[in-house]
Amino acid sequence: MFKKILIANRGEIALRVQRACRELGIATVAVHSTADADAMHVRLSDESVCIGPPSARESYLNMPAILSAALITGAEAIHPGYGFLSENADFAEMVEAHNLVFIGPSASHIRMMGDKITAKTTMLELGVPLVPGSPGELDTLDAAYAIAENIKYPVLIKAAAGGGGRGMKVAQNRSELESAFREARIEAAAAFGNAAVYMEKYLDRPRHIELQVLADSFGQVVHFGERDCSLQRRHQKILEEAGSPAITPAQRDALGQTVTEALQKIGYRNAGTLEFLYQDGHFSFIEMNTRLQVEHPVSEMISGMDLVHEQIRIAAGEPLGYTQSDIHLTGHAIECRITAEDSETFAPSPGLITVYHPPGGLGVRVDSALYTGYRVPSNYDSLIAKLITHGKTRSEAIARMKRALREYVISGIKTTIPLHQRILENPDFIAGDYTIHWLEKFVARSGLN
Ligand code: MV4
Repeated sequence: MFKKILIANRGEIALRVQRACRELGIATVAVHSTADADAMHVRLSDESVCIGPPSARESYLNMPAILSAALITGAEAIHPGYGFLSENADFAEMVEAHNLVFIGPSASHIRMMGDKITAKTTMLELGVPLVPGSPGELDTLDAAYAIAENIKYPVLIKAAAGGGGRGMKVAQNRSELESAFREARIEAAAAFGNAAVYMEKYLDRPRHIELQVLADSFGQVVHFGERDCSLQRRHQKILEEAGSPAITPAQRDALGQTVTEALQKIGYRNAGTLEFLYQDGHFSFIEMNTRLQVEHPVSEMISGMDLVHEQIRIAAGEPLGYTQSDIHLTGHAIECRITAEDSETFAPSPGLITVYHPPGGLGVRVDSALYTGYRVPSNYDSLIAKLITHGKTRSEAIARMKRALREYVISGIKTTIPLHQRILENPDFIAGDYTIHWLEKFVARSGLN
């Protein structure tokens, strides 16, 4: 096992990884920008290194600075958290080139899944269900017309290097296809330096369901069931749950078996998440994320497993030591992402936290790096806390979330706690009856948007 790990991230996830290291008896190195000198992840780590100015490009994305920090402190491995360098194959390669361990998949698997066309082609060959679409890159408008006639309109043009919703264009009919194709290519080239696009049939009211997996270096692959991440606004997830209110245990087992067999065949290693759209009883793979995700705690709550602990053990070359039949998913978990934003307008609200009092009690988990007197900087993502509740049933998890949100005191800035309180009172939410479009309509109905 490693003796010292550098955590190349900030905020709640840096603390989350640090907690796992502490429990494993591993020393931690924090890195931080000048804006984060007083951050909780710096205060609680064994050592810390300032890696640059506030701008993420010059600090948390600064590969030479992070590698130097690891070499100077004698860290043996780097955990990238989520965002920043977590899905950067070049960084993973550089880490390994310096005889350090990247706590994540191989650079080649990161690269494979980073190209959405390669990811889909790979999954197709492995028998994972996909949305009907182009077999690979769409290189001409004529090819686009031919495929669209075959799969029927509406269709969606997506960027191969995209993901997370960037660079997508819908064509409702033949007359819209030319501009969708042309604009998608121009946007893809500008945003990603790669004009390659592909086509899918457009699903008009899907749920966004993702499957959490772990794989060791010896071909053992397990899954932890699904998360329903349909409640999102502008591609930012707001509230997630495990399991999905729409999925039966038989569907979960079947999808889990397909996916774990597929990842075993390609020799995937460490944590991963396969994203699916679910509509009319059918799952369609769209993308794979090769990192730990923000919402991983809901899977931990229903499985009782520490996924970061497992990521570190896998990276250290240990076998999982258990199989799918040892994983028991019990009860239901919900995560509310609390951001430093106005709960109606979503205007950013950074600033000084004057009072901080987190909730507690049975089945309540708070992943946050806030403290009284902390100043939320304006330079980074607005996520300040994840409130997670677990219950024997979904209704128990909801009741627990409502009472935990009432207990939570975050004064001095605006937060999205009131938004979560409104969602949790809504009959559609309570019934589990929602798609990826539900939250935006809910916000439009009830707020200033
Ligand atoms: C789709 C889709 C409908 N049909 N693909 C957006 C982000 C990227 N991960 C995939 N996305 C979508 N792909 C087909 N064939 C609708 C979306 C989509 C979406 C997906 C997941 C979560 C939120 C979303 C919001 C808008 C659109």
